[in-house]
Amino acid sequence: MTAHDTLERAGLSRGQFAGGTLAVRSPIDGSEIARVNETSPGDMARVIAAAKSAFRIWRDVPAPRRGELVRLFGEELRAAKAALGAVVTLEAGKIVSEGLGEVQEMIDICDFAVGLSRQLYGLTIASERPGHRMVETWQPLGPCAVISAFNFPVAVWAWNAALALVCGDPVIWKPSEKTPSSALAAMAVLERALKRFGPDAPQGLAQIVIGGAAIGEALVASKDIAIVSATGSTRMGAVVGPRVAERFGRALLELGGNNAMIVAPSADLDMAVRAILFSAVGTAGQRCTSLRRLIVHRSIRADLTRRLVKAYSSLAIGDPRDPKTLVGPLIDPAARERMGAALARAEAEGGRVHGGGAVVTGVPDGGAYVKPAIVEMPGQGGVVREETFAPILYTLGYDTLEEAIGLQNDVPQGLSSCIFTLDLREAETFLSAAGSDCGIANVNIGPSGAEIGGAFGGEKETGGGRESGSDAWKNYMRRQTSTVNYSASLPLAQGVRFDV
Ligand code: UN1
Repeated sequence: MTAHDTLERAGLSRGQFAGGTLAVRSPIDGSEIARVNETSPGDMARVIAAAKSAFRIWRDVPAPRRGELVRLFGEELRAAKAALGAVVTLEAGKIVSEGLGEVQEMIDICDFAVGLSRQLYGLTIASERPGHRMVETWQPLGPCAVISAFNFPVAVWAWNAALALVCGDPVIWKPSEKTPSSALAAMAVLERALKRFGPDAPQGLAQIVIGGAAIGEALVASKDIAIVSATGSTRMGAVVGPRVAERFGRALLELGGNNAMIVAPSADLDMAVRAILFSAVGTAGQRCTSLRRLIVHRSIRADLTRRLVKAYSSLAIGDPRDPKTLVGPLIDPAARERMGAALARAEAEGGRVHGGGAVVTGVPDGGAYVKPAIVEMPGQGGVVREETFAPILYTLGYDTLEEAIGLQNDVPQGLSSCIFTLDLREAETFLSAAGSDCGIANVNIGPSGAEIGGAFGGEKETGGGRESGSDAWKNYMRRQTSTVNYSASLPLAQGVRFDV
């Protein structure tokens, strides 16, 4: 199937992928697969105004009815799963199963959001005054901008969009410039749901803007964008966060991770090896949640390293469309260069590198294929503290659990973490207040591949935001506290007297 067939099968028209100004390359072989139209920065005022008008209508549509739109979106996603997954594979280089998994994640969040549309609960609070009732109501917040990254080219938007839509907020999506076709294909799915939903959905309810920094800047700077949900590098978040705060907007940041696994002496090593492989080399190490640091008890370090080096040597690396492939290409040659540079630095910092290197045979020409690497590090300095979006796994040794947790926490990022142990005391200590400082802390599961039911995000340089499940929906709404006086007198709170 040609690239254009793949795009057409996902519902894109020629006009959407041919003749535009933004050239899109497939990481599979570096070939140009599309030329997409860019939004001109001059159009942003119109786009934002459309979202603002849509908000005035959508906020009055009852939430369960808003949920119906998301239910239809979920239905359309089920029908489009294979076609959309194939675009993700073509454009982001994910293996088939992970491309499909990404669409499944979208379906899951739709199901979650539909249920939520009847559960946007507030509290009733006991008032200290007689004849008074105090309640809180969650109200729609306003237009929501979603800035997403190449590595989850469709799912991250869906996490935000499904919740924002049931919460009453229009959505403007700025996808990564590296993956605009996946975004257009996902929008085409939502368009079908909107058509079936009918006229209750206003124009401008869900929009997409494609382009570079100027487009994102317009969203970040506009007072009419109530919430900016941005996923990407810590560098990007350090620009977006303060800009949004400056205008007292709400920012939901999901930034870099430097995720670790502690492997304790009691761990089930067979299971640990499988978990390490999926989380360290899956998605070619390009998830925010990818495993980057392995903190191993010294008594089992040599054994585990040996097993891993062996498992790494037989990994199927290659064309992600081949069902046997486990490791597809990196997103582009620059990513491969960054991996090489990180490995060189690790070596200079005393690391012992197993695997790595850019020469991989039997893969399509033109793609940035790499061999995943394991690097035994003497300590946690320099390069280990940074997130390199590539399959590099640094290993560190430890003697006491306290030391292991100290190492786990002693990095700038705080997204995901885990421990492999069969010892209850160790597991619970890791999950305690003195344990992992991350937004996600797992036991006997790797750090990646989170389900949508939980809140997703992390602390420190990861940005503090929470998306997806649990009560992350509250980000997209404003809380209104109301006290109603149904008595015939006017008592003041705190017993204050103000008799006139
Ligand atoms: C990301 O890498 O930006 O937990 C998100 C996971 C996925 C989401 C990752 N559910 O790996």
